[in-house]
Amino acid sequence: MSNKFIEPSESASVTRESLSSLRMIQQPSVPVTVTLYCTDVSIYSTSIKIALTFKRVPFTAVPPPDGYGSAAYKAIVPSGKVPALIHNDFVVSESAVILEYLEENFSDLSPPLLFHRNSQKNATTRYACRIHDLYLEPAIRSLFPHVDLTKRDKIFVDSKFQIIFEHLEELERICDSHGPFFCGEQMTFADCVLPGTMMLLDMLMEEFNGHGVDYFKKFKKIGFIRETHFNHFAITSVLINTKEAMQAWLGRAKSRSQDESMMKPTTPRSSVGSPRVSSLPKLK
Ligand SMILES: N[C@@H](CCC(=O)N[C@@H](CS)C(=O)NCC(=O)O)C(=O)O
Repeated sequence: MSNKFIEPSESASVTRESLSSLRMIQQPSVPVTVTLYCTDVSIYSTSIKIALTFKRVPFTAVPPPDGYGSAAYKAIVPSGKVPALIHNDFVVSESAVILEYLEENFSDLSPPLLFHRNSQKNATTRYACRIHDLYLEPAIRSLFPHVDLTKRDKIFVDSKFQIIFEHLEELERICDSHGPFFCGEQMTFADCVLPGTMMLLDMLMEEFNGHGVDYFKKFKKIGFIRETHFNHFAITSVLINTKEAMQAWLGRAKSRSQDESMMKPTTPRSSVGSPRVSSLPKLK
């Protein structure tokens, strides 16, 4: 397996050292023209940060004023969602659109993230991103309310994990057998979009089942590709921030549920029911 475009970090995991390499990249020697509205726990923001870091585009990462969805933020980014990219006063929303915009505007310093001359690989890359955006991430997101032990519905959680594993099976089927990246020799959009979500999935599996996903047993090809990801400077340097923020969010969600369960009389499990989608917590 050739790691042509990988700049190995000192350790094969997400480390403090890799974070400092991100700080270096974020201190630009040319004027910054790119602003990324984002939050550290937003998986979609993570994918854009990976692409910007890979492309060595200097950018300023800022949280949305008053949080996403706020009137103040909607005055700048009408969709109210993160991530949003501002480039020379032009606002770009939706992570898939931002990735394509970056590809079209910032490909001079880095290899492209799409394989322009191989339409089958381009189609596989786009298909992997669609699986992620339409099915995998929403299924994972639906588990958030169940981190709270007082709201956990085991039947709901198990059914979602089944759906998640079906989508991982499809990703395993389509990814390149030789790697080192999802679609072969070259890093693509899929390698920007999947690492954050897979890390989050691992953390939730750990939370719900006491262990992460055993990729080498169930999804071997993805397991090898994840090793590439964990050795890639652009990916690890971003993931370390996301991981810290997610650990803090998980800790807060759990301690809230511990507080609530200490204050309330014990509720019989069967009467808890499945939380409605509208009760999804905002990951801020
Ligand atoms: N399809 C969007 C999804 C982004 C998204 O769901 N962002 C969440 C945070 S992770 C958000 O901004 N939610 C605010 C809202 O829905 O009002 C994308 O790919 O950028």
